Amino acid sequence: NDGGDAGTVVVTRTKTVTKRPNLYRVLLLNDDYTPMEFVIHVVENFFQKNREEATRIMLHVHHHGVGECGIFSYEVAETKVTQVMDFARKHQHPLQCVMEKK
Ligand code: NFA
Repeated sequence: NDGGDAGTVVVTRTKTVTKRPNLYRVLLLNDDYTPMEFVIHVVENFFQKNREEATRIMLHVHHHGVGECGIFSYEVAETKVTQVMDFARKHQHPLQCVMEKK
């Protein structure tokens, strides 16, 4: 060998490192005053559910006290919560929307 790289073979092994994103459930909480139709509207418009799915989610919250509207990254979940809470307040309904780490 002459001290150069003649005859040298470099083998690079690439191992993929995957990082699961931290996910958060966005939940609606039941109350005695928010109209069912308003909750369906919220689920349809902020969580992109069709009327049938939105109705199913609203009734789940109504009967069980809490229900999931979707699972998102921290930033998106926080935005959903803020949007729903602002919309409920604007319409003077006590509807509560929260996020929890999955
Ligand atoms: N419980 C409310 C009612 O009977 C409806 C509701 C459902 C409110 C889901 C909040 C969340 N009008």
